[in-house]
Amino acid sequence: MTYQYWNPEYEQMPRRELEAWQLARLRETVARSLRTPFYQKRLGEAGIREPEDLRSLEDLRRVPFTTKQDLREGFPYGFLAIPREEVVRLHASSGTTGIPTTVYFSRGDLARWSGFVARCIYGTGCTREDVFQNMITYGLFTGGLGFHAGAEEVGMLVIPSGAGNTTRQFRLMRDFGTTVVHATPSFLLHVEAKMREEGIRRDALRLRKAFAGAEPYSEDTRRRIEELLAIDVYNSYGLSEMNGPGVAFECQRKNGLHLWEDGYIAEIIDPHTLEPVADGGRGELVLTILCREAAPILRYRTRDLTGFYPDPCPCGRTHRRLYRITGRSDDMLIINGVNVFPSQIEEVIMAMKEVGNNYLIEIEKDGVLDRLTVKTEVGPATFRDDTRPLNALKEKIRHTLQASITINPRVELHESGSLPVSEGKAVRVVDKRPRDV
Ligand code: DLL
Repeated sequence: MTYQYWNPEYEQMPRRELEAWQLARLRETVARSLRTPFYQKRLGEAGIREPEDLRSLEDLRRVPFTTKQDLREGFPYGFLAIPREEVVRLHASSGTTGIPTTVYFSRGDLARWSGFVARCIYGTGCTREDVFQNMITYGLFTGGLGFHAGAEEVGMLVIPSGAGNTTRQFRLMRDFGTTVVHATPSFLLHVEAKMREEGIRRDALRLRKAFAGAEPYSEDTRRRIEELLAIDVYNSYGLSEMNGPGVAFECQRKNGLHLWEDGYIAEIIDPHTLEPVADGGRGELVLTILCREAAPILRYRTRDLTGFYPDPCPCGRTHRRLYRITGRSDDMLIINGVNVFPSQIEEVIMAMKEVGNNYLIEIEKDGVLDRLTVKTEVGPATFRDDTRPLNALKEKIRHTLQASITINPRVELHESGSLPVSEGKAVRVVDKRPRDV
């Protein structure tokens, strides 16, 4: 396999040089942070009054963590480190719950960000020959404009289709010969189901790749999308607090997400003790952004659970690879005292060929106990007059789930297309239990 590098000098930078680069950028970032009232106070309390107080990368551990709550308290301009007039763009987190968190970009920040996204896209083998359809939400969400700018930088022809409206998406794909798409994995599954429904033949399209991210999904889901659409699917990780997409991305090996360490310093901590996890261990990812001057954020607790592959990637990049995100330190469900990650449930059901693309996890009270219901879609082949295959499938799902999560769930099977679909991030968990106040 021959590999493409967008910034070979940086992507293959020897580790020692990379670490020296990080320390220099970290000091610049700390210098800028000290201009914000928030960090002036926080860093001051930790005895950091000037950038030289950080003598090595290890000294970063003296810096207190920053949380989503901190960012909210600083809303709207509390984290600005440059004059307001030099800020040219803002983005906000998708905000499915609570107040959104906002981040700011200078002109230089936007250029650096699109450079990282271009690096991700080019590293999957895309070139200016490609036609790129960006089937993700534009607007405050970083996925739309973030990928748009990166793809233009690579020189691809960009179709800013946005999310939703599958019929129009198919028309655009056919009219312009789209070769690469970007979407959430749940929207890709929805697109595939619609294609079948509308009788669109796969060979009428020139599609060969998809970038999928912005929500967790399993390796089985990736494989399923790849097989159904006969394309390569690349995992894409990012979060608005750290610019958005372009933080970590899979290369052509499709085996772990290279985290761009010339733009970010990553740590893995135990979310309970907040201590660093030993090399190779899993825990919560903490990120410091080195490539943004307008709104620096130090040691941000992402809440995303992952870890680093112990070995370097054969692709030649020196930047370490993250494991697929398995969940968040704060989305864990506790059902009758048992801890369950939604991704565990997805893993079980998506591995079953008979199960359709959409599913929903519901938790409610049944008397004093919690009751878990897993609703999945099944294809028309299983939905016939004879209910025996349906009952057998239901029992198989129930049994396999129980073996995996140790809870006995109720299983409901629904006809394909009958569970609600969302065009953006899928809402997979509905927790109907009354909250303690
Ligand atoms: O979702 C940025 C993005 C856009 C990433 C497009 C990739 C593609 P937020 O809305 O701030 O930003 O949500 C960030 O989404 O902390 C993770 O919990 C989750 N997430 C993002 N990508 C992945 C992924 C964008 N590949 C939050 N796998 C993050 C698992 C992901 N979770």
